[in-house]
Order: sequence, then C-alpha cells, then structure tokens
Amino acid sequence: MKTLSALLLAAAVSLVAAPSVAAAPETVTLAVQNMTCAGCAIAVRTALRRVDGVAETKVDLERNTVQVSFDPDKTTVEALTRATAAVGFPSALKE
Ligand SMILES: [Cu+2]
Repeated sequence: MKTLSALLLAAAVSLVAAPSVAAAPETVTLAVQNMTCAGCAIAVRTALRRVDGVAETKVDLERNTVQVSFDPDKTTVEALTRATAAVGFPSALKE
C-alpha cells in the first residue's frame, strides 16, 4: 500500500511538473507621465513589479519611459498601465 501511494504521488508530481508551454516574455515600452526624479522611478518600478507576471522593468527618466518584460499569459499591457496610474503615474503604450 505504501508503495502504491508513493507511486501515485510520483505520478501526480510528474503531472504537475510536466513542461507547460510557457509563452515567450513580451517586452513593451510605456510612456509614463509625472516622473520627475529617481523617487518617482522607484515608485513606478515597484508598482510594476507587484503585477503578477512582470519579470523585468527598466525606467528611463530622461525619456519618461519604462521598459517592461512580462509573461503575456499572466498579465496584459492594460494591467501594467493601470498599475502605474494607481500610484500616480498614468502611462500608455509607446508605439
Ligand atoms: Cu519624484
């Protein structure tokens, strides 16, 4: 019985661990309003990092942009712009 449950457990674990086809990360650039100093940059960065699925953020204070890499299966550009707006920095996808 012990062996059987161990086998079942192993089977269950391998099911969970089966390679899920992870989508390639997507990278977008957002034009951000109101960013005037390093503190703002940190606030924007922190807000974005809190969004589930965000992998990397790179703020460019001179251009007022932030480059965000994220998992498109977990989040959307809309969620990103909402997150920055929520902390006082409205943003939009930069073409
Ligand atoms: Cu500031």
